[in-house]
Amino acid sequence: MTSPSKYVFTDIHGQAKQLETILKKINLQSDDELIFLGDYIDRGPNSKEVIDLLLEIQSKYKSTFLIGNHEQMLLSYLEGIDNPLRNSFLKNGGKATLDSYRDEQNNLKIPINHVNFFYSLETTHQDNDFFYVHAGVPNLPLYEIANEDKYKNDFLWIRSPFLFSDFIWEKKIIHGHTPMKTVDLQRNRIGLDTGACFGNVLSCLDLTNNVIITEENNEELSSEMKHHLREKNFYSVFSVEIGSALKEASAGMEVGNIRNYSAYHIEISYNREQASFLQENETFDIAVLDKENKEHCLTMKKIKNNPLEMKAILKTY
Ligand SMILES: [Mn+2]
Repeated sequence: MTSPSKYVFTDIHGQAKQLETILKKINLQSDDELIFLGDYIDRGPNSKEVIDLLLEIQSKYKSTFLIGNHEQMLLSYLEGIDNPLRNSFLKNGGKATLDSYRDEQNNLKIPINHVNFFYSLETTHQDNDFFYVHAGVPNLPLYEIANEDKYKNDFLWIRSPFLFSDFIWEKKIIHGHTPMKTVDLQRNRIGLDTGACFGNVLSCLDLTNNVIITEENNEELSSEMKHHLREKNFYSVFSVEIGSALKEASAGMEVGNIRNYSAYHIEISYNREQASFLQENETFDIAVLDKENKEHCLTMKKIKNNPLEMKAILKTY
């Protein structure tokens, strides 16, 4: 028995054939898991067929379906609300979606299970290692934003501020929305949209076996990329080695663990890659998060590996 695989897909955009080809290639087992990051519809020719395939997957496998900006536009359109989203639906490939739902008499017929599917989509998802979202996230720690509706616009639409951000979130972000030539594996995020609806390939990330699967080929990640994918960005100060200096500096401050931050007001994390090379007095970045005042969130502050200096900085929060 092999262990179950976890597959991530995004931005299928009506390309049912590409999705079908990849699904055939990966030969799903009953305990495999699939995560879809939204934009199932629009632009490509077979949106309805894509949703049929996803519903079939949903009935057979452990699966998560996130909402993309195109599903959001479709829902606005269907609800008939006169807002900018509704108006942009048809301009952004929505006509192809509606056409895929027309019968021979040209009547628009969207099955109720499809409508329910669109309404059931989740906004974000996370597991132990990764945070999944359609477009991206703002420069704020995930524990503050994950379930906050006010960031939905960013989750579904964000581009450059996120794509060029050097913010290090608690988990790597896996996202779609902005097409790239190849899967975009960065230190803090993985962009999986490879522009299937623009004549390029659809990419599926097999997180269990570290393989990028397209309808054309399977490409195992290089060992460097695998390391990149798995490296943990954040460690609480108490869990790791750097820092006797930091530990000493924060003594009595009850620095918490980032995943378990119940009672306290300040949290310090740092990047392990930097920490393992750190010399005494060397400058490095830490994230200082003030939990009592959620608006006041400082990130990636320059700090010297020196207890006195650390203490002075920490005291100001
Ligand atoms: Mn999108």
